[in-house]
Amino acid sequence: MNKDIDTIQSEAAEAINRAKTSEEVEAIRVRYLGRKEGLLNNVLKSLKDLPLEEKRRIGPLAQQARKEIEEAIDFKLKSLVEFEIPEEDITLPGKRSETGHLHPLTKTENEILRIFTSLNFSVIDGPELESEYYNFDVLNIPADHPAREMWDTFWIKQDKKPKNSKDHYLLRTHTSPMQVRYMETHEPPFQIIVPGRTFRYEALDASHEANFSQVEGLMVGKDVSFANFKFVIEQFLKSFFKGKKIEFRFRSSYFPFVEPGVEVDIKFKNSKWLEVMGAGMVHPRVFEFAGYNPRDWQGFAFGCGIERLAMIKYNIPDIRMFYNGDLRFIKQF
Ligand code: FA5
Repeated sequence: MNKDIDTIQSEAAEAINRAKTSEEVEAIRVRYLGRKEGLLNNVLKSLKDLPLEEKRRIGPLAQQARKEIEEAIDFKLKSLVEFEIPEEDITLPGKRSETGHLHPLTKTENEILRIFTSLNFSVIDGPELESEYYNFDVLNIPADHPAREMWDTFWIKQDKKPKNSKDHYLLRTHTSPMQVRYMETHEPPFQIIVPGRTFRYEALDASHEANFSQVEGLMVGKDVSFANFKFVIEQFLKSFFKGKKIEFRFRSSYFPFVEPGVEVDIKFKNSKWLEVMGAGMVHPRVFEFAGYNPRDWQGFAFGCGIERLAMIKYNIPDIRMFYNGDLRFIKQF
């Protein structure tokens, strides 16, 4: 009887080992452990004819064998589930994996940079975490100047009280701080553009974001004039809007760091004017802060909203669509 159990167990182990599919394993379960005709059950049934002592000895052995066969079957089934490869119909069309693409604002920024580099402007990068000194003071906006109200500012919480305005930090409210930063370390003549993110603590609406982007432009030389500014901007707008007919205007305006100052508006949906940039001739005080003699140099500067240009180019009615992460919008570009 011992021998029978051993034989059954080793036969079962071998069969389980050879099995290749879960159906085969199930058939082995029926053959060895099945209630009616299972080989091991037959042994157990035959115990009833044996003397008590034999029953006590053989019974646990048979139970042990049953347990081990069950375990081997379960183990085999698990490994088969992992490795069974479903049959694929290789004639079906493949699934196209989605590829990403550039965000409409990145596309717009790239296009702006392409046009200005073709006009011989160099692209310069600047810090988003800026000091009060570069964001305001050197732009002729001292601490008590009412024009500071034009830029609602995110100030940085600092553990130690700042020693001076160079040590007092904020998130830049515009890209203009790069004007003096660049001039401090470079000699004119030059022409640069500075793209980047800007931040304002302000009420949001269809044309105002708290986090938006600008492109700053600065051209300085011996006799750079307002006419040069008009020419460059007109070239830029023509190229940016390609064949699309647009109406734009220069409107006189005020910024403490330019004189004279203008704003440029473009006609948008419903024939409303949308302001896209502030600009003007660099103020002599700004040249002085940069260490230039204002009698020797003159130049123009402008700061242009990238979202606003994209809104007009692609007919986007609300600036908040760029940032709300709705893929139905993003996928259209
Ligand atoms: C400035 O930021 C000046 N630094 C521009 C400048 C540069 C003037 C150089 C003179 C010389 P303003 O706050 O108007 O100006 O912003 C310039 C442009 O940024 C606006 O015309 C608009 O296109 C965009 N802009 C301003 N605020 C927002 C906002 N909250 N959301 C989206 N775009 C904005």
